[in-house]
Amino acid sequence: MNKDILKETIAELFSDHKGLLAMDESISTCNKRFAAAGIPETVEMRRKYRELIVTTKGLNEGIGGAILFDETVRQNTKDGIQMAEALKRNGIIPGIKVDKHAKPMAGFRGEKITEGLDGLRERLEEYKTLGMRFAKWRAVISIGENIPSVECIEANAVALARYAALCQEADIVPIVEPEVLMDGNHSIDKCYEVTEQVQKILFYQLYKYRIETEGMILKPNMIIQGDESDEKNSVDKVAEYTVNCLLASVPANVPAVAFLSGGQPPELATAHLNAINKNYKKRLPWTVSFSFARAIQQPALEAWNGKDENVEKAQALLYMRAKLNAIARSGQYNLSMEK
Ligand code: 5MM
Repeated sequence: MNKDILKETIAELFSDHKGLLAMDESISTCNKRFAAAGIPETVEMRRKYRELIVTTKGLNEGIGGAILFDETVRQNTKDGIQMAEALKRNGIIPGIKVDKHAKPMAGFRGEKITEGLDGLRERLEEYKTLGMRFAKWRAVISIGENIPSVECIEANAVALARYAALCQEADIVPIVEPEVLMDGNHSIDKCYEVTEQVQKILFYQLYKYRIETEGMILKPNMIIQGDESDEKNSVDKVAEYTVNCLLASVPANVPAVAFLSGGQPPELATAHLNAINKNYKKRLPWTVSFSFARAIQQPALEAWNGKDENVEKAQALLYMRAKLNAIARSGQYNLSMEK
């Protein structure tokens, strides 16, 4: 492991207030989003959609790195340029999702364990030759009756740690994503309690498995009530709970925290990121940025609707969300900018 390479990659990814774009939907997730928008669920439509994203002019003003899915890495733009190469030409570092999805955890009803460690060392070597400089692995933790179990949290934390070790061995920056899902009617307090527990167990396992915390990126959820909860929490309260939870559980030498959006409406995810950076500027030991999927892509996907004539409009919306999130990184965002 060359710690300097890892640190340089992280510094580049988040330079000039940039963040990450998660465009690594697996085939099933991408198809689900297409189906909801009435877009045909085909390989060619996925290719066209990804081409729309990677060729958006000026996207690098807000995005430093984009996380790709294996299918996309092997696809070209209509001009025959590999998607990762097109990203690079657009000033964006390509990265790759390497987990093989969260599967039901045997013996633990309602809980999932993320798979994908077998053969990972060899896959990382190949991805490196394809130009990938960072990777992502996502664990999902659900809140419900009597869950999450400590066993589910620990098993996922060990898998994240072993994935991160293999990435660092290959000088690829690991994004470590322990997502506590928003699904359910739980309170913001419950989300705080579970997320703190998950992150504390995660960092203990990262320590045990000898991960260099200075050479990784944490991709956590914000602290927010469940999507079926009646609770209303202000933007400032979400920011306060999120910052306190991170301060309680994340080592100060982790260089960057890049949030997932988790299904929050795009404007709200941006407002939360802004409040975190604006209200707590002096207390944050890490760069606090974004690694959104839906909160950046959703308006563009809907505007595109699978039609070539809508590409320009969709790209304008993608550019705008990326830019607004970069502004939120410096705490300068306000709602009037949405117009
Ligand atoms: C792009 O979505 C990713 C999910 O991929 P799967 O198809 O394997 O489920 C996901 O990991 C994503 O990167 C994060 O959850 C962030 O996305 P959101 O939409 O929460 O910002």
